[in-house]
Amino acid sequence: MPTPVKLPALGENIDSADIVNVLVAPGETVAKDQPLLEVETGKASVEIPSPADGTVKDVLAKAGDTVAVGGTILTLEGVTEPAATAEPEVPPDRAAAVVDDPKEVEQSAPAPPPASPEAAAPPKPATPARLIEVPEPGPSERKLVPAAPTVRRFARQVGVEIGEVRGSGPGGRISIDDVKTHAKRLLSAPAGSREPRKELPDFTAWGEVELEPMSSIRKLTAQAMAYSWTTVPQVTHHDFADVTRLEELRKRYSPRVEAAGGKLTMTAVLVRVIASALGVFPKFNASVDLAGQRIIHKRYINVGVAVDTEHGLLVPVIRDARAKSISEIAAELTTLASRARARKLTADELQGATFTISNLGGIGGTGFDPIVNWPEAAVLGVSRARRQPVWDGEDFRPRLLLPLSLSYDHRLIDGADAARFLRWVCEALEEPLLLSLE
Ligand code: CAO
Repeated sequence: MPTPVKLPALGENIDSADIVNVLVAPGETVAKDQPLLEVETGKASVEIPSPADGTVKDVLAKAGDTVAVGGTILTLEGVTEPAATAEPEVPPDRAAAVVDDPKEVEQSAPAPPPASPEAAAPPKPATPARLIEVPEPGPSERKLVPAAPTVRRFARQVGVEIGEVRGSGPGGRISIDDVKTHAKRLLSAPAGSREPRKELPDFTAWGEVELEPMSSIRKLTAQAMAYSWTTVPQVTHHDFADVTRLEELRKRYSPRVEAAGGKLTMTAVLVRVIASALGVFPKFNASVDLAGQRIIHKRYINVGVAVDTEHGLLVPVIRDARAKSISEIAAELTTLASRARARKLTADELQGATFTISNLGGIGGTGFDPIVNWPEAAVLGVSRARRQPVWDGEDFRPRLLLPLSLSYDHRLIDGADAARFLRWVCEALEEPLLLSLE
């Protein structure tokens, strides 16, 4: 009487699996634990081992089928072990399912009925052995891909999505060498320029299109932004600074600063205030070195300022900003911004920032979340100051409020640090005397 081999429970909330590969054929002798099939669930790729020694009689499942947990996948003949009548257990070295709740697995993988003295013993806890984490496959890995389980396992180990590898074998079969070649190509490509996971649609299907090559600034910006976005877990904290009084002072002292060769704008004031804040909160002037498991504190304060040019975004750097007066910073910023727009900045003038300010207030907007300029720890976004009614305890008064948004590297900086940092900046803008007390 052939023994049915059933699809075992594969983890929490998994009630079926797709058959990717059938690894045995009728008439084949198999040993206990030998892989019979490779299946995929929404979470991972799993090999189903044979529950006993025997000979394959019928294979009921074929590649592409979806089989319910508990459904018969094949039958074995010549089985002596009673355990084979139950669902095979997925051993730790083959299980690839990511299981979060051990209790769930115990419930979903009941022990076989006791039929021998050993089996009558309390069921051994199968769950800890299944807690093996592997990266979840991306959508492309879920399609049928011609690759042996060993090749798939190797791809998972090196973090390559098997569905993205081009196979050089017959019928596009993927070898370990193909996976290595793919991995090398990914590593040698600059961050942000890696192949997109999804292909763009053919936009001409809906109308005329025009192709424009990316400029070098656009390419660098794309790479830097993609790298930061995918590397830095970032959060943005928002606040308002009441700059009513500061604006009056700015207007009053503008002619004096203009005589010194600069333009006294909000950005110039902010560079000076931020430089002081970085002195008070040194974490915001640091960088995370994950490889070395350490934090790098910089003993210099250089503030980068995002400048909008017709060629794209450039970020020249005001060095040692804490040691400079607002007039000096205003003059330097005026020169750097015009050099940026004329594409005359040197590489040196674009390097070494420890923090960046991006002021879009001259253009408009109520708020935005800037992206941290890696490897810096934080960036300040500035939007357009607006006069708004503010309750002063007795009445609503018209006040000029400047919206500020601080994005920060959450690996290094906590939310409370960010709230304190930005409050300090707001108070310094509201009460400039604070700067001289610092
Ligand atoms: N709220 C209200 N008004 C503001 C303001 C703000 N936050 N920021 C600037 N302004 C005003 C200025 O006071 C000035 O007004 P006046 O001419 O009446 O004095 C006007 O807007 C233009 O300012 P500016 O741009 O000449 O000077 P700035 O020092 O404030 O800004 C710079 C300099 C280089 C930051 C700016 O020109 C710029 O390029 N901003 C864009 C930055 C950017 O693209 N960021 C996005 C990066 S991510 O893609």
